[in-house]
Amino acid sequence: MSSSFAALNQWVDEMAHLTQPMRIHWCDGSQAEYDALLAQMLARGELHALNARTHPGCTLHRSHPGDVARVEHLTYICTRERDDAGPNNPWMAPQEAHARMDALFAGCMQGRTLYVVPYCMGPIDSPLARCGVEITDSAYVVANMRLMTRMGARALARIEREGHFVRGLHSTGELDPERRFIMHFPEELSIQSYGSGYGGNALLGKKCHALRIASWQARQEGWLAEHMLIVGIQNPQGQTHYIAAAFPSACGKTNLSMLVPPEDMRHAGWKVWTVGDDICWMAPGKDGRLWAINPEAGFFGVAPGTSARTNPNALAMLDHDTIFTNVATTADGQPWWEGLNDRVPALDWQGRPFDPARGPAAHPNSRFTVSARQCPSFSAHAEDAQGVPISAIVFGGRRESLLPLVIEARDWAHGVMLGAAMSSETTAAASGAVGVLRRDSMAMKPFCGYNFADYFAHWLSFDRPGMQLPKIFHVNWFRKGGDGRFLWPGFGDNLRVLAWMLARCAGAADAVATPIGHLPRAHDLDVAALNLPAASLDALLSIDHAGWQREMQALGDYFAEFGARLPTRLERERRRVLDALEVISAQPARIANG
Ligand code: GTP
Ligand code: SPV
Ligand code: MN
Repeated sequence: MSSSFAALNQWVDEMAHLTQPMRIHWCDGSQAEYDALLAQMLARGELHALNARTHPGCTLHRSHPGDVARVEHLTYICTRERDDAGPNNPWMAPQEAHARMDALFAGCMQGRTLYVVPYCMGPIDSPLARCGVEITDSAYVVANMRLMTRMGARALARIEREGHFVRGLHSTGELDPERRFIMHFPEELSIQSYGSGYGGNALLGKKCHALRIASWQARQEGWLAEHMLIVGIQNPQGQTHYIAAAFPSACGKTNLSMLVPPEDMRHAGWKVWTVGDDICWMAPGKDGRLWAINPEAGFFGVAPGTSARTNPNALAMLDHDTIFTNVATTADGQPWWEGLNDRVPALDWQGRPFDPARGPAAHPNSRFTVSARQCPSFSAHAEDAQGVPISAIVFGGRRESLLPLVIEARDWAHGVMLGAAMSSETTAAASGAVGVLRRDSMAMKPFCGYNFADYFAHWLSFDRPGMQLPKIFHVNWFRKGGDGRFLWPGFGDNLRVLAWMLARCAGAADAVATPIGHLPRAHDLDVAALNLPAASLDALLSIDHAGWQREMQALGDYFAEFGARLPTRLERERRRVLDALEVISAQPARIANG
């Protein structure tokens, strides 16, 4: 097979000439093709079968132990002008990047199969969807792309019809961290990734295309490509409102998107519908609202911590037809990770007999890949071509102190400032130290394909006549008490905060105006059933003015990194908050927001 589209054939020929594969396989995306790929990988030992009785159709991949997460320091934005990539991205000149990548790719597929993977990000008939083609020498990548995207013949037909596509070239190479790069050429709409087989580094439709390249295109075309989940909240009156929420990697997007209401709210009639768990593309509709699609077709989720208590919807979809990566296994070949208490691990993620002295059994960034259709809470509107209308946008980080449970922005510009100010403790989703506080504007630090200053300006530009913009909020589920334990129960109970947000959108709930934004008081939230200590609620909902002054001053230093390119409007919003805090600090007592 090849394509009727000459430009595509020519590019595939060129890449084959460069990489010298043994054979070329054009993926049609069929079940038969998927089954054959899995069978080959099982035969070659690249996949391991799991217990076919408890987990039919499930397999386990153990990656190279040095290739278990995204590598941000090796992920470059290659624009002609360094400033177009911004201080938020590693940058390399396109010419230099191409020279390096050509050298790495030269002959790298000798003896291997080159797979041509046409894919569509978004419902295949959606005007918001965009297509790409990934060339890869990894069967594991092909199998994951089939679960994560609309892959194969229908995507190819759309590409042939439209006449353009994002070009992605990937090889696992030697899996040598010294010979590993993930390069993005937004001006050429192309991606080149060498030396890793891990998710975000290798499934090029995901972070590389749907965030880094798409964010660049979105700015030019007037839409937004964001690191956000999309969830539908159905209230007891039967109305469903959609929320898009940006949290950094491993900070709760999958969990929030599949939330199961706590018992009292379930009985009252609340329901939750999953549209997406990681990426959101939003564009203004004719009505001025933002309409959103999930460009993905599956979930590549964090396994550890997924349990019947925290995320029963996820657990229910993982007992068949799932690819697990770097989880542990039980003696009878079931997948296992920390948080599962109904069985015990026998082999760790590297396939060694489990020894707690060597650390956790499952890698902290072990993952599952599964089709979204297997999710019990998958929304009936998740594949609507026009998307779903967004009522509220939520930003949130992992912050053990200072940040209250929830803040409502006064208006769009204030909300953009709150998003730009986001910071979060790092997690195992990227290589490097865990638990270090870092700035992560809109959870897009690793994913924005251009200068954050221009990105903030793009966000601000939506505030214009004719728009019906969603309200913006900031949340923190991860506040800790003096004993080091989380103050907020999180997971299903997060619905209590979402319900308050939607009531605010409807003008049906109260809040207090503070220098940092509007905050609920304890009695504005439906938290009676939680029986939280009053001191915990007070800590979650009050403001440390001196701490916030320091936070806003540090934000000034961050904004200064962007120089004159930073929109003045954003700095004005920061000053406004700082001035209001200074007025209050000049007054005698700390005001508790009780
Ligand atoms: P990426 O796939 O890396 O983008 O991650 P994500 O944002 O989808 O994060 P995910 O939902 O997989 O959660 C990551 C970790 O955070 C898991 O260990 C969860 O158990 C934990 N977590 C999620 N939600 C909450 C919450 O509300 N409270 C607490 N304390 N932990 C949470
Ligand atoms: C993330 O790290 O934010 C993920 C996993 O969603 S990956 O696809 O590897 O980027
Ligand atoms: Mn993510």
